Amino acid sequence: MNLLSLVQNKSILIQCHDIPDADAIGSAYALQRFFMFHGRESKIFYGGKAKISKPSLLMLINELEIDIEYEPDLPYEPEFLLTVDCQYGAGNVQKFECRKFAVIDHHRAEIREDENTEIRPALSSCSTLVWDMMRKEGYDFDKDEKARNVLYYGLFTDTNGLSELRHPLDRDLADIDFDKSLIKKLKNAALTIKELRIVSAALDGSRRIENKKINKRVGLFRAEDFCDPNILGFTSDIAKQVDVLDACVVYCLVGDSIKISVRSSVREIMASEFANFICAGVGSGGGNIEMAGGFLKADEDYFIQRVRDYLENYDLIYAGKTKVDFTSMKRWRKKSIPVGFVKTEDMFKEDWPITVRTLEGDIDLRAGKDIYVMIGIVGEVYPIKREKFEKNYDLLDTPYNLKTEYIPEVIDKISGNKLVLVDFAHSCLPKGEKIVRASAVERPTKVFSYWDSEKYFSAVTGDFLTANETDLSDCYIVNRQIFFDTYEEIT
Ligand SMILES: [Mn+2]
Repeated sequence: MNLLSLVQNKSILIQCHDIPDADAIGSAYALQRFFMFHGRESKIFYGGKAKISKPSLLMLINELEIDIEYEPDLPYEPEFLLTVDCQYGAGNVQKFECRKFAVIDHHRAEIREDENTEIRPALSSCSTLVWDMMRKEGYDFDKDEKARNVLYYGLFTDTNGLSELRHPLDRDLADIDFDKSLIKKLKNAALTIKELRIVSAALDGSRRIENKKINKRVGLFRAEDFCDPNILGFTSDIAKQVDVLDACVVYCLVGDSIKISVRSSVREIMASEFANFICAGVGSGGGNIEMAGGFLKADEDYFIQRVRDYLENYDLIYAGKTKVDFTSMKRWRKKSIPVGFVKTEDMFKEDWPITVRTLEGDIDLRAGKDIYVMIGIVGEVYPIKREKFEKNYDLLDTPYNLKTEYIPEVIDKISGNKLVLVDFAHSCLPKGEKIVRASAVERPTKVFSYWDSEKYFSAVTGDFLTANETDLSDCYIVNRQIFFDTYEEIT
């Protein structure tokens, strides 16, 4: 969708979903300011059964002087309707007949996508999407504190206080300047006595799903329908601390969908992966190792079955400890494919603190002549010591190219400036021959490698359990597609 082209519409009605949250209100308001900047008036409204009553939202509307109206009986048929944080005609938003509509949303697409829709489920908040779209149209956020505050707060509330950020763009938005005293004030008006009762009711009715074989227990807590994501997060933060639970999922129904908040207290369950598994194929989920969130379009039975499946259907391998018969697996040779690398000294001064932002998360480093950054064949990024690099790779003269959905950036931790990693990249080729033993796993498998005892590699059925032939206890998981791109069978 071309955001600027929406300005062509003579009248713009921006509609939030029913019972709007901070993300919907923030997205709508920032868009209104964008349209205003381009000389177009717009109006923000919502329908549904109830008016906004949450104290922090009323405070937000009041402090930023946001003009938003409750109009369940719109007296006219709109020329042009833009739904934000929801999709026209979906279950959580009142449908109004209109001549033309557009959609900006970050939930799973429920309608046909075309040039009038911008739907990106990988993002944690609609605010992130709006921020990215406005930024790409050259909108100067430095000059608009209100837009910054409102989008930051939208992201903040949709990610349980930034703890469930899923995408690098979410982390970019989380880094912007905002009014700290305003956000603090809003944060501390988040809970009413009534909502405290929602928390206690949710904690009251738990059920436990257990797998005795791997000795893991997950608690399930259902909060009342359309529960605020912050309340979900707050509830799961408490439930996580229960001694007999290894992880917990607090959830609520949102129309025909389910919102979840996941916490883990053991290394064998990564909250982000757990959330991702639950939502796979019917929504999107993610976060970090201990805290995650997600949204799925499914009923409660399906959701509970997914939790059960997650717990019951995986194998666990501890490198060097678990007995695996690698010698009976096929042998594979690593293909000679050029990859990219960056010398951090080309980008920053010695010992300069930097953050490399990747799809998989942030990597904090200190730049210097001994630290290189590798860019793998699908754009995956990881640091490497110069010594190890020189031992394992040969330099190439060919220029380096990378085309992926997200291009990794490097953030100067002192100034906040961002550089594009691939702008500094060169090509290289792995030296020598690497032979592995590998076979596709038949069940989801988690592998704790030699190199990281906190985080496991996670495989879905079909991914490859792989071990270096020179040291078969050095095993790890390779994604099925990447495996076939990278290895060839030795026959
Ligand atoms: Mn949202």
